[in-house]
This record gives sequence, C-alpha cells and structure tokens, in this order.
Amino acid sequence: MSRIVRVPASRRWKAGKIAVLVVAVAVSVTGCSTSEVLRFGWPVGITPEAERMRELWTWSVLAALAVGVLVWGLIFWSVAFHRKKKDDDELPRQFQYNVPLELFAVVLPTIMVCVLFFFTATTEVDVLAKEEDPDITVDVVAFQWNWEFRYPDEKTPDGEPVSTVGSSTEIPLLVLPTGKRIQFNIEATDVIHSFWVPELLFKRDVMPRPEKNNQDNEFQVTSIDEEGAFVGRCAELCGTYHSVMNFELRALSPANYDEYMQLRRQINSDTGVPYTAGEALAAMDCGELCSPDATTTKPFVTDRVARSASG
Ligand SMILES: [Cu+2]
Repeated sequence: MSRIVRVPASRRWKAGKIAVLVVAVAVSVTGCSTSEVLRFGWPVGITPEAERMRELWTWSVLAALAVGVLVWGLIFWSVAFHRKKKDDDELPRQFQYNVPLELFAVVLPTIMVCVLFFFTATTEVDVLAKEEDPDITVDVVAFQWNWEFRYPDEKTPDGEPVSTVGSSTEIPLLVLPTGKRIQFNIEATDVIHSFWVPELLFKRDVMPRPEKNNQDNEFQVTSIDEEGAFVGRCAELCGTYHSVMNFELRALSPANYDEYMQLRRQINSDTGVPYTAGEALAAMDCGELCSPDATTTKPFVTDRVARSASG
C-alpha cells in the first residue's frame, strides 16, 4: 500500500505564502485592470455583437481555467503526496474497472462539451442575425491588394454609387455612422481575402463569386457604439502584398456622417469630380476624427523602388 506522506505544517505554511506571493506579483506586474484581465487579451469591442462574443470568450476561458486548476491540483497532489518510496514494494491502490468512476469520466466531459456547444451556438445565432431593412448598406470589394467600399443607396451626380477605393497614396476609408444598423455585402474580384476589423471581434472570408462558393456574403452589425478610427486588415494570405492590405473604419456621429455623405454626393468645385473620402473629411469641421491624416495605418505603396529605398 502507498503511504501518505505527512508534510510538516510549517513547510505547508511557507509553501502557501510563496504561492500567494507568486500570484500577487504575477497579477500586479501585468498592470491590467479588471476589465482587461476579463477580456483575456481581446481588444475592446465596439458593437453589441462584439460584446456578446467577448462574454462567451470570458466565460469559456473561466470554465477552461476552472477545469485546469482542478486537473493541475490533482496532478500536483498526486506528485506531492503519492510518491513512490524506497520501501514501497506494493502497487498503489488500483482503480481500473471502477464503473462509477469511468461513468463520471465520460458523463462529466460530455456535459461540459454540451454546455459549451449550447452557448457557442446561441451566441452565433445572435451575432449572425439579420434584419430586413438595415439603415446603411455598404458593399465591400476586396482585390489584390486593396479595398473598395461602395454605398449603393448613395449616388453621385453622374448616377454612380458613392465609392471609396484605396490607392498608393490614400488608405481606403470605410466611413460609417454610429448607432445605426449596418449591412456589409462582401465580395472579392480575384482570390480569397478576409474582412477583419479587430474591434468588431469578427472577421469573414471574402470570396470571389460567393454564391458559387456557397457562402453567405452578407452580415450586419446592430450598431457601432463608439466614434473613432479603427484599423481594418485582410486576414487571409492573398499574395505578395497581403500584409499591407489595410483599410480604416472611421466611425462618425450620425450628424457628421450625414454631412460627409452629403459632400460625397456633390461635385468638388476644385477638382470638377465628386468629393473623395479624404476631400470630404478635410472639408468638414469635426476635429481629429475628420482629419484625413488621423489614420491608424499607412497607404499601400506599390512602387517597389520606393519601398526598398524607404526600407
Ligand atoms: Cu487579401
């Protein structure tokens, strides 16, 4: 029979103090607030859908940590108190063919998987819910290696939809209002890309010919709850310049967005063509957020000589 080794109380007390100290130092040196700790590394979401997914993530990690602490505790308990001693020549007590224990080891993980599945599925249904009449619709066109954002309900004087295309000198700005339901229709013209704004906590592959690829290329957000400039990226390796295929989501108040869109529908008297996104923002007076320079990312320079010269 295995013997249970008694650890002196003074040593246990010392080990307990060291463990508490290690945890206290680990928590304090991270410099994280409670809300940051509970996000477990995720960015702050800016839509109700993002918050819903963040809650699922937090509870999933807490559940995983609870199981981890139990398993680690059992491992260390076995290691510490059931070590083989020199004078131990008998096998420790055996548990194979213990039906209640084996049932427990099968049923409990099955219940845990079912619970995780239930919350994942219900969150997915909520996040992917769509309504018939979104306030704003935007067509997102991805191509090697930039983005075009088209507003099919907004027309320029020549009858074309208002559109923003990224270039070597201008980062494509996806300007949207806060507090409105927005529908994104995504499509690629060449290879598979992926639409990703980290603060939406959501990304979706952008497929060429989505109907032939059996993909739902439409999704909605209930609202963007925060004004700001948020970098967006292609999240699917799509060729040589994939890493610089960035854009920017500029979330404006509804009043500022209306002013912006009014300008986009007009001809810029200086250029004789409709306002670009940058020109429209520059013509507005709404502080930092309307500055075309307030970007969180850089335009994609296609000139290889310039790229190598600038390092
Ligand atoms: Cu791409």
